[in-house]
Amino acid sequence: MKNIRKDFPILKRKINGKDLVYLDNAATTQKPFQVIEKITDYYSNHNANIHRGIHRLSEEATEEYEETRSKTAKFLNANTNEIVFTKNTTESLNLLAYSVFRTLKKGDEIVLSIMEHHSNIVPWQMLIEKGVKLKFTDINGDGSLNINHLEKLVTKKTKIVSITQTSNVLGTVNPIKEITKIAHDAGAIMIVDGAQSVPHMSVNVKKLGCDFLAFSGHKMLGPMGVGLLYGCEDSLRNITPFLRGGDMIKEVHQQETVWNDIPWKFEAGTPNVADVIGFGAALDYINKIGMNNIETHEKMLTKYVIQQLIPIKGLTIHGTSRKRGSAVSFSLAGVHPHDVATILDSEGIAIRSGHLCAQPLMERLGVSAVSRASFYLYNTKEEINKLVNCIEKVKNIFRV
Ligand code: 7TS
Repeated sequence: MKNIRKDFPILKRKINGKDLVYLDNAATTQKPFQVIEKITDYYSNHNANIHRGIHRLSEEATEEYEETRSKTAKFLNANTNEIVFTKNTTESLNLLAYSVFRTLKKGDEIVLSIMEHHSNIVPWQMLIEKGVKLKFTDINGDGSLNINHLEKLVTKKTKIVSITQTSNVLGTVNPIKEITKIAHDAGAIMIVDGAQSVPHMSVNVKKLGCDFLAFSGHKMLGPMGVGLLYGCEDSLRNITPFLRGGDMIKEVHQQETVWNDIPWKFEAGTPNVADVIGFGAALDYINKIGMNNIETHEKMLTKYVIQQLIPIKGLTIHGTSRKRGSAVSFSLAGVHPHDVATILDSEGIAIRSGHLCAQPLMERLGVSAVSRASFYLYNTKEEINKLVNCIEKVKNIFRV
């Protein structure tokens, strides 16, 4: 992981006269110059609409756009036609919720978990108007998923199980392979929210066996505006498109349309070509470093930060599951999380505070908000030392 930081121009920034310590990677990650330059190069030298022109620029743009699809497929061990480009994880999950809206009926059930991000709850609530029931799997005391509870909730009525692989609050990594088996044994579709897992660990969709996996490019060094949806071929063929218009069709007549093949039947209109190509550069960067090295580095940082935080009096870590990622949420007794974040910001340290788009989980934990530090490949132990020193400063200011 040596020499990585020089690739990220923003890490040279000063905030309030202090070196930036960026610990909000679960919200979005910073971008290496390789990604930034790729986007500039696209607009400077190749910009054209894709899939339409016979001209050279259009061919170049199409080729690079489709190459990113192949790279993404390889990254996940999927087939190229199993990768759909969307705007973000939220849109990928909405695509699925809108697509099954027609087929689900009164009495059907969807099983989620209490640790889901709002984007894996709110789209499914749309189905309630059709008489579909949403059921939420509980967690254990350490923030791991209560698998016994999940097994009880999943029945023949369950049509969809949609669960996050890694919690953005608790850090918990869920046993997706096991959950997929439970879902499939009941005849349900298995959807995985991979927003917090794919950037941080090797994810092999064929090994997991899931039907769908959604994630966001901006959380893994790519630009904002690129979401991904993996769907296994049969599952993608079986669902109807969510957005309709140009490019997603084979034939259009006055009263009917024949959809394009997968995956293009889900990509209506002009897509975000430049940023998809930028995401391709992010994948190249990650592949060059090696996902195993990223995982090892994050494990080291996570172990270190937890060791440093545990002795702090009045500090509670939310999520102590053995299998966890690098997002670490905590409460400091007697101090509002927004005050923690504000004081840290005055020292140049960026963390997130609030409900972290997981209000049902906040209710379950009995808190209204938390503070969260989350890490990526460019973070260092020295940055963790600064975080811990500054938390001590917060305690002194509030005399807690
Ligand atoms: N699912 C999970 C588990 C997430 O953590 C997030 C974003 C999303 C879905 C939505 O991703 P988007 O790219 O569509 O916005 N999580 C966070 C977060 O924890 N702080 O800011 C965004």
